[in-house]
Amino acid sequence: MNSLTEISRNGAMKRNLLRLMLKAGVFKFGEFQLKSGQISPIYIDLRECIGYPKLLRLISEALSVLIQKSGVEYSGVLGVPYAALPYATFAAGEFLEKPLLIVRKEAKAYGTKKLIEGPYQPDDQLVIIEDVVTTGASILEVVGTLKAESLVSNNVFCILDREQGGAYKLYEAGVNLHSLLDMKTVLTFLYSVGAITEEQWNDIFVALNLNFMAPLKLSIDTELEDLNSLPYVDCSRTPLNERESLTESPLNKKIISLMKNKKSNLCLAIDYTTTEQVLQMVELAGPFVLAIKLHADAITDFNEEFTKKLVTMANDINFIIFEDRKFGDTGNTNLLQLSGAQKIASWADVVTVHAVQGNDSIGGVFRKLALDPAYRLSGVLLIAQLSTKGSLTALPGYTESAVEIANNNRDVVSGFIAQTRVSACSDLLNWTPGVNLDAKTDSAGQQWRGVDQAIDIQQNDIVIVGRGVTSSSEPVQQLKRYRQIAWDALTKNDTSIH
Ligand code: 5IU
Repeated sequence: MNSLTEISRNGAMKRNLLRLMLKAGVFKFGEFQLKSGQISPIYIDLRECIGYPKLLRLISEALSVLIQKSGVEYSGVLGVPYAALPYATFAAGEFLEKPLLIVRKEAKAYGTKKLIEGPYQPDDQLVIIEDVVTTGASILEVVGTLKAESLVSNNVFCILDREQGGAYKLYEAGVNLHSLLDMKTVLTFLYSVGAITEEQWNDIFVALNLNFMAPLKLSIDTELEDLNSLPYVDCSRTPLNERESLTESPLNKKIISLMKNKKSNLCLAIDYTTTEQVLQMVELAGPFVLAIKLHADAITDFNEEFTKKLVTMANDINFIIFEDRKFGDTGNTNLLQLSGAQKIASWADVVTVHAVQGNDSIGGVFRKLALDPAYRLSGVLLIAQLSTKGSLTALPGYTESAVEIANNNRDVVSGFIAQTRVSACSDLLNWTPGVNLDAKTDSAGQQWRGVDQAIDIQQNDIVIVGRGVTSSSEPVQQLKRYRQIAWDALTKNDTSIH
């Protein structure tokens, strides 16, 4: 498979990495003199990555996935000093659970005088982790040192192959190079997001002496198609009890306590258009769900009596009232809308808010109302990723910026609406729509996946299910089924629950 086919196949993970790298300042643009004497318009400085914990973790995980997928047999992971050591350490200890070995640049002048640190026996097979491979010369040096100790290492896994002949040199020496990224992947990404122009593309190919190819733009649609296969930002879910005590948001304390009491991480999306239909479904669903999600402006006979009944039921049966209004205006307009005709802030516990309006608007008005006991509203969920095809939330940096806003406003932001876990902070909750156990799509662009994908793989916490329940002829049976499957998936390794 060539690297570009791979971009579109396995692309979401790589693009996620590349986006974070772009944000971390890995790609520097200007005039840089290369070893060859040529001037390059780009300098790729992977060392910037270790300053960003999420990026460091993601790269280590991606390397681990690459190692696992390769099918190579090995008994230990060898990191090449210094730049690759953080990744090798993380990959070996956290994801692969294999011993870590380090090869010294010079033997110690005292003590053991060993060149290789870590446990090994003659004939052991090792995988080598390196950050960047340029000509392959330094890897061959390492392989030679290992050979002298009778260690076998025919496979090198690197973050970036600079495509300067390294892969071929290694191949000649019987060593396979597996790279997470190569120059064509990096440049295609940079060109697609507008970080480099066509002229820069051409200059870079000439300066680096790369095999020329025409600039290729990836479409955002391709990216969204791959959103569901985005891997894990954070693999280990913190036990619920710990999350409950960690969170600064009073709403999250209530949500987590409710989750534990009701053994439910299920939110029912009731998209009915009359108050009577909605209340009937709420009565059926109340005992099984953590939250009821509404679109109040889709209810044709919406009135105050309806919200009074809803609040009484929420207090009696214990569930969260979630109004999915997706506020996205100036702070002042948000305030007017929250307390306007529908008096949303007085009956909803939580509302959705678009991150697009920025930090101050979200931290200002929403905090003011959420912390005021005169209103029922006590938190917001930021839209970090929309599930619709072509959504602009997939643009570089959007989701990361939403996460930043949440980090700055932890007392009022309860978490996110997203497809995959977007923050490693365990006090923030990830709610995810687009879950259905029996269907994959509707006729209007919705993309559904199962609970195992949403909770196990994409590491969400709360599943939002709509028509999987509301269009069923046996909604109670479906509620029980979804609740059980989602709760089992969330808590299967949670020692604070079992
Ligand atoms: N919803 C989505 N996708 C999104 C967001 C919200 O489906 O990205 I943000 C809403 C729409 C509907 C519910 O109210 O979640 C899902 O219901 P269904 O399971 O019936 O598609």
